[in-house]
Amino acid sequence: MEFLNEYSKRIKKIDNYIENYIDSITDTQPNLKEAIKYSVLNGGKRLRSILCIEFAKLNDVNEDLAYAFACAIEFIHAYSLVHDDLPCMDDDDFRRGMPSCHKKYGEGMAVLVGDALLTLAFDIMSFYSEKCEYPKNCIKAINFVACKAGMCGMINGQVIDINNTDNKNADYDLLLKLVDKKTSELICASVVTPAILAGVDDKKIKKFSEFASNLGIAFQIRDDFEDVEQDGGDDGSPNFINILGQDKARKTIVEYVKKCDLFISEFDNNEFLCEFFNYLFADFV
Ligand code: GRG
Repeated sequence: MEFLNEYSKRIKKIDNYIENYIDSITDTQPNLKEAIKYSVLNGGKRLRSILCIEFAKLNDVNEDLAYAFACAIEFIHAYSLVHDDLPCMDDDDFRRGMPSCHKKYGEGMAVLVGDALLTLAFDIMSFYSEKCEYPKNCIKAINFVACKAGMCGMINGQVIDINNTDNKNADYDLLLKLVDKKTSELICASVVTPAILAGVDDKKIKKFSEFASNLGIAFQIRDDFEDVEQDGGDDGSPNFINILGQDKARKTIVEYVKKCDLFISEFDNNEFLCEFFNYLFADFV
């Protein structure tokens, strides 16, 4: 398999679904639509949507339904980045190598773009669920996404982050809790919602969740290294490098990627996912 070719095909297909859904909404201001597209479609690794699609394949979920949930999670991810870049949060002028949403369209518009993207996520999931054979599974999956994105999930993680900016006594346990919420919860939504849609039992859901949590940690350490490379990385928040140091952080990434590989190896047709992880963590393992 030519991995990069396959990867770009998958990104294109997800982006087509995203663009078609946004374009299907016509009764809206053109500049809002432009800013929404700018924030979702300009780059990004599509980690969460790809996980959702690949786990939907492993669980035999209907393709349109799988793409609806994958797009929804990508919308939630994009909204979180737009809001996180605002001056009242991380105050970042650039995102994905381009001016961040508020730099290009203004702060008011960036708040509204985030609001619209979060709403759009629930719009697309409920729209496709109406056509689904198993509506109870769909309602359960939508509720799962809401929990993972909301006040006990990703938002909770962002608040733990804000509460601990410049906390010199932050320790490893606090860091794990922060990452578990801020990063792993949305990854968990990507991995577990296909299993919920397929109606798998709670024991399996627990295993999928553990995998997501391990992947979240590995992915966050990777992101911490990227931040160090890009801008020195010390914004006052606890991270793996300022708590563990670079050497231990590298060892930790290897440890968690191994756990992820072991989980994936249990499935047939896992080739793309194995190569995707090799690609993401190539600098570390
Ligand atoms: C709701 C404001 C708000 C924030 C939620 C997502 C988030 C918390 C903050 C953004 C900053 C951050 C470092 C989050 C951790 C998750 C993470 C590594 C995000 C970057 O994800 P990638 O690398 O981004 O998948 P691309 O651009 O590839 O889609």
